[in-house]
Amino acid sequence: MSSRTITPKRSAAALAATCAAALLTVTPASAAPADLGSTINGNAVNRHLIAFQRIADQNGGNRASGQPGYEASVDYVAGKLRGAGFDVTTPEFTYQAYFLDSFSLAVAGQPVEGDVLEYSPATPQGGVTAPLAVAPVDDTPGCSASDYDGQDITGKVVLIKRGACTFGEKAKFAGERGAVGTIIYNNVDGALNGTLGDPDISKIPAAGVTKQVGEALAGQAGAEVKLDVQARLETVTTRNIVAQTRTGRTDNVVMAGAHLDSVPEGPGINDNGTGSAGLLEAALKLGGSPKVNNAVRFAFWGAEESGLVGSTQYVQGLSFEQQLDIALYLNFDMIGSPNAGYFVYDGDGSTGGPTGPHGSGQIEQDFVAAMAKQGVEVEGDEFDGRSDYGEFIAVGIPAGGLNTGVETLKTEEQAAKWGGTAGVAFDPNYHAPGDNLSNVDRVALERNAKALAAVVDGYSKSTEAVNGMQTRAERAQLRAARVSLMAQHDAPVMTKAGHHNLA
Ligand code: DTR
Ligand code: ZN
Ligand code: ZN
Repeated sequence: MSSRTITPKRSAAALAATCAAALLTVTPASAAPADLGSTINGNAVNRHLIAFQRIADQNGGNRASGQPGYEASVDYVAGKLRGAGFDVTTPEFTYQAYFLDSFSLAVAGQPVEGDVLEYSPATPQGGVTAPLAVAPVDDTPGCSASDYDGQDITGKVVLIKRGACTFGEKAKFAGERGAVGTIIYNNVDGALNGTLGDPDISKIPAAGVTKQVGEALAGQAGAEVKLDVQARLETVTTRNIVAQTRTGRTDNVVMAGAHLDSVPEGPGINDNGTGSAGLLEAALKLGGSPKVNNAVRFAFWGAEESGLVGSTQYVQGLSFEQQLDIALYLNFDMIGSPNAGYFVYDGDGSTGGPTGPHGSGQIEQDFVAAMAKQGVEVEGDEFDGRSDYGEFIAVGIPAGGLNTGVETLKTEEQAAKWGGTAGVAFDPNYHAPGDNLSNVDRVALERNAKALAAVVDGYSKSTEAVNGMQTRAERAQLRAARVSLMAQHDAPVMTKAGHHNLA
């Protein structure tokens, strides 16, 4: 997205208002209420982060769904929302989670560095031991069972290069031809870190290794492989939090969400204590019974880190009419990255990614404006499907939101614009134990939390620019404008005799 820094300019009206306020000793009763964004204080947001860090510290170092740290986070957030007078529910849901107990890989008696692919079936205790076979390396390596025509991979562990189809498909086709395991190697630098995508796709265990390791193994066909995966699938029961104002129309609801769970590896303070804390503080400042035209529904999602489970089940559990009652959805996932960037979801597809549902471009503009008001130039971030807006846009609900960057490295240009360090990830502690209270950019957090609150506030008053839904006041204003336009221009004016005065 091409955007530029917009220096906040003070309008003549704003200056006049300031001068008038300086002369007055009391605020006139007709003064507009302060916008929600300006009521957000960074220290209040940070206090929620401190709570999340303490909760993690007291519960095994994480706040992952299904773990006690998540339940304690739910109690904290839901308790605050109830205290502020919201209508709060904590709907439960279940899903199948993959737990790895141990993993090891060795070739020709030498340990090999690698990782299990998520949802890999377990091996028998003690692992599988079998000779290494190498799948042909072409444009679609291991992407069909016929790749193994003329090669007997029965009872072997097959080495396959990444690319052209999913890891799940590669493992499935090798299994169909009788392989007892597979090792998939990267086609770019770095760890493979993959998933089979589905617990049922592959019958054989699957490991991932780097490109370098894979290329070395490709010369070792016939060597003895020992692959040991001890893992299990377990049904996890967890919950979302859904809190709605008791005021405003319920057929044009403004919805805003953040995932409350962390990964099991750490306390999840940036990911996503920050989004949760910003959203919670905005809700508390708004209150459960504000003067709004549209109801506001805040969601704190569970099991985002297990595949966007809480938000997906929530949306899928609504009827078409209930989905229609949601005017738009705003998402906040990682809004205090320690080497922060400033990203707004690209609703109009101008960065080359997918276009969001109709109205998403307007949401993008509203966030751009809310950040520009604070002197911050943003970049568009394409809807890559990696956070909880995914199911909302899948059913056509316009969406938007903010984030401060994930594992991508900050460029020189971005460092020049935003500060921070070029060549370093926006969040170097992403999904790691170091994602703690010491590794948050609190300036970025406060700015994002203010923009979050300002945009929620604006839509609670009107979503007309997004979806055309008018409030009573807007309809009255439009009618009045039409009447005065008719009077001013050459509209047919009735004569006393009941005939209009036009030829
Ligand atoms: N869903 C995040 C990581 C993530 C990946 N892409 C984006 C884009 C915008 C926000 C977040 C993300 C996680 O929870 O791990
Ligand atoms: Zn995450
Ligand atoms: Zn996240």
